[in-house]
Amino acid sequence: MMDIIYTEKHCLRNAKTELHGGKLVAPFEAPFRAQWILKAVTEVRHGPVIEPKAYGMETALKVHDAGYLAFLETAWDRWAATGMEGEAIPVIYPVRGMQQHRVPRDIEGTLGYYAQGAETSLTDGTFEAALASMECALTGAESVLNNGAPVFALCRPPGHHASFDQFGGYCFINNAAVAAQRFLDKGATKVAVLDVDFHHGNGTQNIFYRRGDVFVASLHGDPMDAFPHFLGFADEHGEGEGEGANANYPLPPGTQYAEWARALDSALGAIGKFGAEALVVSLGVDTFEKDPISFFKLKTDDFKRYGEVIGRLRLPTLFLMEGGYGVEEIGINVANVLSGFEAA
Ligand code: 5XA
Ligand code: ZN
Repeated sequence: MMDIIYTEKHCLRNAKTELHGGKLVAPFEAPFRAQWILKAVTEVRHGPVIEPKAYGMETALKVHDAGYLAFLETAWDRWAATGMEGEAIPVIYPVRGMQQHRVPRDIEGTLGYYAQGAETSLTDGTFEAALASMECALTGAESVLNNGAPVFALCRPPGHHASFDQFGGYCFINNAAVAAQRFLDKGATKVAVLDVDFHHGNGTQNIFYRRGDVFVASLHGDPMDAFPHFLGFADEHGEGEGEGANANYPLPPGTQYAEWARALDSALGAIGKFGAEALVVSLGVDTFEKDPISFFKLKTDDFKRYGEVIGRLRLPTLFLMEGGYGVEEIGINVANVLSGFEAA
């Protein structure tokens, strides 16, 4: 049995458009994902489903820029007020060599300033859903802190691409960063984030790169070949106080479980050496062989195997949902990670 933190408020994020393959398509990151995952974890796990508590922005403000959070809260109304008919898609960015760190007044400029890319449309309800997703993470962190037992926070929208001051990759508030910060604020001195999503957790890395209190390890598709392309290389180890507290494991197209699991062992060894007192797992199941936008080849049973490997760390652990798309197996794959963890 593992508590599951979930709220229907995630449905407030129901974008109609994603710029993909040169077309506006129905977004991969959609409400049905959370519903499929909830169905599977409740069927397999019989865990109680708990509504998140309400939280303010106090913890989020320690890992995100205040101007960015205010932007997220007001962006849709500002966009809608212009009379533009579609969803808010950023089209102009502060790019290499041609940027000044000034936030434009105009909403099109503001949108680009706070965006990483064009795939993630901002919509009515996005901020409210992102807030509820963060509250799932915080409620989960509090439960782990109080009881020591592992918890699964079924966060949606996901968070690991959200950086200090930019949204992207379907992420707005970095749930893993907020949860890690909460562990620290409540007495932990060292926390680890293990990101097993197919995509590099560039936002989480960005937030903690110069901090020595949070170790960030990420296993992911090599950014030379996979989104988010510009961060996530093996030579990124952290800077300043964060030197040595960041570890990336970029892996090639077609990676199967054996190779992936070797990287996991190495990441867990590094987390152990770091001396983490609590673990936040950014759990994406887009490493699955049938995922529509990824290129690893993990099979359904592999998720149980690696859940068990993570469980052997014996750390107070919070699982947070990140990616995983398109096929119903996302549900059983998540359930398998949690079952494996508990079997350890
Ligand atoms: O973990 N991140 C994702 O699954 C988002 C990937 C967006 C690719 N266009
Ligand atoms: Zn992903």
